[in-house]
Amino acid sequence: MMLKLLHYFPFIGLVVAENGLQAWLRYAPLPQGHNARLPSSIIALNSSTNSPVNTAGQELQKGIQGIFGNRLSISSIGKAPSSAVIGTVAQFQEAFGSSPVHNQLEEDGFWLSVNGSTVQILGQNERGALYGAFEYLSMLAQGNFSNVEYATNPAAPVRWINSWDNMDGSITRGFGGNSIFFADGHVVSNLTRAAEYARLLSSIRVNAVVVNDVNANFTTINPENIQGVGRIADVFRPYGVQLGLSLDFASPMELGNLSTYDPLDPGVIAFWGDITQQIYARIPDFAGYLVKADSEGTPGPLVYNRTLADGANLFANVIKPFGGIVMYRAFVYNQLPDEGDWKADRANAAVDFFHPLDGQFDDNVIIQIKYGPIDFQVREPASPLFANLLETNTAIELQVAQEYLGQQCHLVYLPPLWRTILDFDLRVQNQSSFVRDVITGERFKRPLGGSAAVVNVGLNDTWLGSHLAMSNLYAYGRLAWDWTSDSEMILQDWTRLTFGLDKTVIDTITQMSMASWPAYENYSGNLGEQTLNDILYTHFGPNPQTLDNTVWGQWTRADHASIGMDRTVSNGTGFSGQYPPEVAEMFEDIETTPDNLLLWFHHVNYTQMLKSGKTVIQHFYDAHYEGAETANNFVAMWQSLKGKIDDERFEDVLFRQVFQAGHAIVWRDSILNFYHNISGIPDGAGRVGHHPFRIEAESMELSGYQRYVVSPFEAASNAIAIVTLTNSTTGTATTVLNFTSGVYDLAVNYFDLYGGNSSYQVLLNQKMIGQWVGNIVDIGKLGHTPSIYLDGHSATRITFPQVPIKKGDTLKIVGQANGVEPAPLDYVVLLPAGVID
Ligand code: GCW
Repeated sequence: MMLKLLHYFPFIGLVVAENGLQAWLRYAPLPQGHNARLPSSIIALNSSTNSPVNTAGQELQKGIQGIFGNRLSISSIGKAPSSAVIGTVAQFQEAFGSSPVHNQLEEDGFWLSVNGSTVQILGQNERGALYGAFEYLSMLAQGNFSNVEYATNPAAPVRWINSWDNMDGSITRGFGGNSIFFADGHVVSNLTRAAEYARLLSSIRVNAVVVNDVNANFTTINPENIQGVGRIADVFRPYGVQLGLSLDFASPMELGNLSTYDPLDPGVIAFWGDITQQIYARIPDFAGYLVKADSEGTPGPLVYNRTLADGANLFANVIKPFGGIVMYRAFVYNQLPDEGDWKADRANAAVDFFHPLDGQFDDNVIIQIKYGPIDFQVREPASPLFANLLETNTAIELQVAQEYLGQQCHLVYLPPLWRTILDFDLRVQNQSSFVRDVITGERFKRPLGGSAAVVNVGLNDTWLGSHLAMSNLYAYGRLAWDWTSDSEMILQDWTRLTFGLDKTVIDTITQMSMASWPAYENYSGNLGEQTLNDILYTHFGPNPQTLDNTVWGQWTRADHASIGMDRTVSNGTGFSGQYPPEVAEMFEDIETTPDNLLLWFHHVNYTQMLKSGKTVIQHFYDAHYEGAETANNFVAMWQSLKGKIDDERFEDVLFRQVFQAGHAIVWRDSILNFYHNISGIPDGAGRVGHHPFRIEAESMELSGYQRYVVSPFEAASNAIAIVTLTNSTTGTATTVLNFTSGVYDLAVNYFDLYGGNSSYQVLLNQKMIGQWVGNIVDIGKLGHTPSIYLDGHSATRITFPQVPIKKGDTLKIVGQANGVEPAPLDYVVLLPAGVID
């Protein structure tokens, strides 16, 4: 399915400001000098307004006009040698007597034939035809004018998106603004963005969106909101995108006034039958239900001692007559009170709960399984549940929302991470059993399967809050169609469509993106010890202590000498035994466990030697320095694209890369301070705890400022920051610089809290050389979950490049508090060329 780009031509840049709303469907004019042969008209074989084939005709017209400036006419009949004909195979046969398609097309599949100016795009259904039109446009927009003739079919029928949008308009783990669907308990009246979203999704062949959060609110299915979500389905329909809903298991009580929500109770069954009927009356092509039950406090069948299969089949039965399906989440686990219990392990939960029920789920139920056994961490092994449901449909749950992965404020291109799971061979019954073949239904010959991605688009013009994060959404769709697609080639298609054909732009974004997940892993959490975010608060910045001694079971079991979860059968939680024998054996043995999952499966001393020849602790030290350095290099890489990308998007991305560079150092230092402190083992390279270019704010001469002990200690350099004496006063911190005269990048680390916009000035010998306001979280410039404390989430760096300094100069920082923010400062650093610290 991957198409080679055969025709490149010099890029003569016309760089017009863009806000990102068009994402990869910009249809930007191609540079002069191409040799495109275009159809002279469009024949769309269905002209009824809401049909995807009609949409396809319009889209072709719009796209070709945008890219080439020609406006083609659209008709629904006729046959011209140099036209683009689009329709289903059946429509084509009806119109022209026979069809050129001899390949087997499956549901949503299409056949594309481009022969110079004669183009035929035929879908198995109308949705497939629309996919084909987008594919042809994608070729044209990338300057690919090859003749092609091929059929393509989806890897699996379920290619869904889960939106965690709440009825009040907020989005759970939303970092790109409020919901495009809901506000104040209702569906919004203006659904323009919802329609634009459906357009983007159909271009990447996503076929359904569950619009509300899995922590569902029963009001979503009250009569008014059923009409409301019906309007969403109406704007989705022309794009072939179906609507699905998450359900609150207790709705029979909350909405239906019943005294129970027992899944076997006749009244409860009747309630759900009635709701389902109401939904299908308004939305005849309704896709199905998504259910999070008995999970993190949500109600479910276990409350009534019924099985999870009883819960799933309740919905499966009532929705079956309408052709709908039930996505039942495997994210079911109990809180674990006692970390001291060496055998306790949240990772065991999914298999413990679901394996005994294999074969008991109805055929229209799909068990939706998060990629790893815990929760969207930077590195996890494939969930063993994929190897434990041989008679049950399964789907993988991915997260485009970067909840634990930098919240769209750090560049992290996710497909390489996803591929570690999808390309993992579980060796069920000692046979090749790649996760990707399990979820498509191929491996165990299941009728249904596929994937769902949690996507948190919001009202922000960039959709996800970040232009570069959109490659993850694009790639999700491409992979869900074909899990063997190459991550880098997908990225390059996206880059050409999003930023144009300049080779430097493509190469640079490729390099940055492909290096981004390894870098994030390096500076967040290594060797399978999870991301080390603050899991009790924002899930954004570092706070390794929060993983242990909590009921959430994301333990690392770090103590003074050792770290890691012993998940062996012989001595630990037994988790490794949930895999089929060949894989279980590999993870059971420390010698055959790959380094990158060592601490997931084994509890070892910090001095344990890795296969790489380093100790665990030295690996931590080196990896964190390496990761932070890579993230810092992204800034210069991005800057090299100035003038090659429109200023609006260039500046927006630059701002984020600068933030990431600073925050990567916060991550590096927090994690390393923590493990250095707990283990007492020095860094062999002498870096940790040694920062010769820094001046701690607390060691400066303070007036109107006081010392403040930061918690967690590792979030501040030297554990201490300074804050103004009151929340409305000014403070100054002064020092005489004892550095060799020269030119330095002058950076200041401060804390940007939610609820205040302190202002700062930097003066050199009384002359102001820089100023800023600590407002990036308050004005939503970065969409991550904010913090009201001085911690690893709020720790931020600002850099003033190329400042000439003379030995003996006086440096003064003036901070004016505002709101809850007492102008907090951590340190100043004067960086000679090439030094990152
Ligand atoms: O990762 C956790 C999130 C919750 C989420 C839950 C889930 C919607 O922190 O916000 O709830 O997973 O996937 O159900």
